[in-house]
Amino acid sequence: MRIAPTEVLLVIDVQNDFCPGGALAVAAGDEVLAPIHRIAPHFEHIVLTQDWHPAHHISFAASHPGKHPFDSIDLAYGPQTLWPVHCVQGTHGAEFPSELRLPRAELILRKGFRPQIDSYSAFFENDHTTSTGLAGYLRERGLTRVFLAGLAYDFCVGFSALDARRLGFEALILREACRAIDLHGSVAQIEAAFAKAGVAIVEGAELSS
Ligand code: VGL
Ligand code: ZN
Repeated sequence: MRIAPTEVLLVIDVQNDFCPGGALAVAAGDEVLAPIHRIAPHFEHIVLTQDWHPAHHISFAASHPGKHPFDSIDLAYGPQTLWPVHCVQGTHGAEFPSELRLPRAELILRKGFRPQIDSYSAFFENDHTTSTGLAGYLRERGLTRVFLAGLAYDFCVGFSALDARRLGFEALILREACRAIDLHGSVAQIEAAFAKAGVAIVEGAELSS
């Protein structure tokens, strides 16, 4: 696969808290590192996202007395899964793993910093209205084709890919460079949405050829 200057590798939320031992560990989350490092040299442009919550974020079960991680609640903007406290601003869990080596990354986009709104997508917060500014950044730079990798496949990677399509970007998921949470059928749900939205899934073998 040939990578053009209009293409960008978007590495979603590869952070200590989503890796084994972290507060919201994704099974084998650290296994995305090797494929990401193998793929990255093919890209001229790399952007990282960082889940970046204040201490008492609305997405934390601990912010809702009587609620537990992985419960769902209804907020003003719709249903919200409650998570263990994770990726708190300035903590070790919010940092990128020390093994992650992407020194050429051109932008680190932080999201989820508004106390009252979660943000799975790199483009819009969970109200599907509040913009992170990423679409404007990509457009101003002429980046039209977004390849996605990282954590978690069925949440932040998936919602970012769907929003990319909604905004008119091409969106391709590097499946081998993602790992899923898989909560209540979330993988099947997001894949059905990918098919409808025209999100492409690229398997490892295709990328290395
Ligand atoms: C994520 C749940 C909560 C993710 C972030 O990066 O997929 N999932 N915050
Ligand atoms: Zn989060």
